[in-house]
Amino acid sequence: MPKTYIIGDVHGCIDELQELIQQLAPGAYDQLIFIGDLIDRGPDSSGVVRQVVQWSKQLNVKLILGNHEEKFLRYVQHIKDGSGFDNQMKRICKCIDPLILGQNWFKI
Ligand SMILES: [Mn+2]
Repeated sequence: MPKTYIIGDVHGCIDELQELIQQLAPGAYDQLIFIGDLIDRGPDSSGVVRQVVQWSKQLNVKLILGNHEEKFLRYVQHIKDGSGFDNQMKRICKCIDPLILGQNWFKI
């Protein structure tokens, strides 16, 4: 009978994840469901993502976005559309006249 394994909060812990999957030894009809937070905090987020992508080619893998993946995707979108904090600050700095700053603003 096929089994369903539900795994959450891997948080970049590649060694522990590989050990877990090795112990579970899922078969072709089993299902691995990752319920979010593959990334952040631990030592190797990109390694975890690469490993899960690799498993998804051989095994029945389903992925649910966690808040850490959502945060990362928001960051990527900010970089793409130039709406990130750094880009906003650059635009503000470009449009503020340094002379106005000198005359009308004061430091606190
Ligand atoms: Mn988490």
